[in-house]
Amino acid sequence: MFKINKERLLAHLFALGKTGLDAEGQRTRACASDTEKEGRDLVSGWMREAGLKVVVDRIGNIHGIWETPENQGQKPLMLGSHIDTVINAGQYDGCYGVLAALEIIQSLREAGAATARPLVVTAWTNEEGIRYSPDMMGSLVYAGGMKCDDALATVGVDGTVLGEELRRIGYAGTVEPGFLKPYAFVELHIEQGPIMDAEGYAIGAVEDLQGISWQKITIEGVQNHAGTTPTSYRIDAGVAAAKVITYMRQRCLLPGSRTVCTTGCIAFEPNAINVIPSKAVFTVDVRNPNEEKLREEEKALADYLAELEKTDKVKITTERLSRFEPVLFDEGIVTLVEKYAKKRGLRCRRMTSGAGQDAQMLARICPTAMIFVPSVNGISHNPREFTKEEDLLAGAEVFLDVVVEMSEAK
Ligand code: HGY
Ligand code: MN
Ligand code: MN
Repeated sequence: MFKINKERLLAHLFALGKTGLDAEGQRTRACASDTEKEGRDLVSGWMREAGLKVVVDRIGNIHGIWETPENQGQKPLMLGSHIDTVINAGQYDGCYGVLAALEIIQSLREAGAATARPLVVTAWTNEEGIRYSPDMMGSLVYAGGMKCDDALATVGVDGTVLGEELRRIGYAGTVEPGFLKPYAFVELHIEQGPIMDAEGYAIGAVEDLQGISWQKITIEGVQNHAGTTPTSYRIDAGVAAAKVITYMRQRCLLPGSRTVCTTGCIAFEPNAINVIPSKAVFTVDVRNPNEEKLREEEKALADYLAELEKTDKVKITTERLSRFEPVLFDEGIVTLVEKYAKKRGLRCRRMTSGAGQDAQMLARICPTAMIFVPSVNGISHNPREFTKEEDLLAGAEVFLDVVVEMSEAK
């Protein structure tokens, strides 16, 4: 019976959580930033300490590989998640999955286990997509969904170029993404939503993941005086943006709707208190587990924008930032998760991932599934993100059981 070193896993998790803190103590490790480099250096150092071969590929994915002379050449079981974060983030999102995977491989290696196939833990580049779009970029390139050179040429919201930033922080690898053909991929992750905590489930067997549509919308109006311009004369980009955001919220509140919509970024020009905005630039993140419905939402938004151009006399342009269809995970692995949760006496339910995940990209090239653990009060993408230690460890142990079976560890 294999075991993980619980103290080491928690120590790694909380140590990684201390990296990437800015002057205000906010945790932000944006892709290829100096703070993310801190995290990358720490995790790749731990991979080396664990005796893994560390390979960084051209898009900066960090792979910790454990293979033996007996299983060399077999398709590897790949595990992992991401260590980049959003702004002012929690310490569990992504990091927990990478470090639990590392802990499992390290413990199996230390126990002298023999596995039928190599084991790999990967920290995928740019899962969050807050600096460079699209999100889940490193795993998308790895799965062949985006050309590596196009990804490296991506210009960030701060005007930097991803490839140059990866070079600057020392993580521009030379190996072609996709160099390992996975036997399967399993990702352990916090739920980031309220369901498991509210309903008292310890394990989530994630069977699918909702579709995601990201757009940047630019609305141009006429800059004018805030005091002297009568309302009927105004061509107000700010009011038009507010109408779009409200319109999409109304659609999410329609009976039976499972759509969620978020405007996380917005900027006005010239952005002065007494000037009617000439321009509003904002993002719209729309998600739905059903592709048909997601397309309906995108069409409703496009139709509304066309209508607004007429009623508000503004000019509207849109830019596609990301678009991923819903994904079904591998039924065989999902049932394995349920089997081992039950064996350990843990309450388990099937889940849909509301968040985008690297697993949705790996599902394009191999059997893939995820394991969730509860997020207290469903808080995430927030420094108050929290998962109880017993839940962190229970999730890691079910993950260990699944890995032992899938790698035929003896
Ligand atoms: O946006 C997401 O769902 C993920 O956190 N990248
Ligand atoms: Mn994540
Ligand atoms: Mn996230």
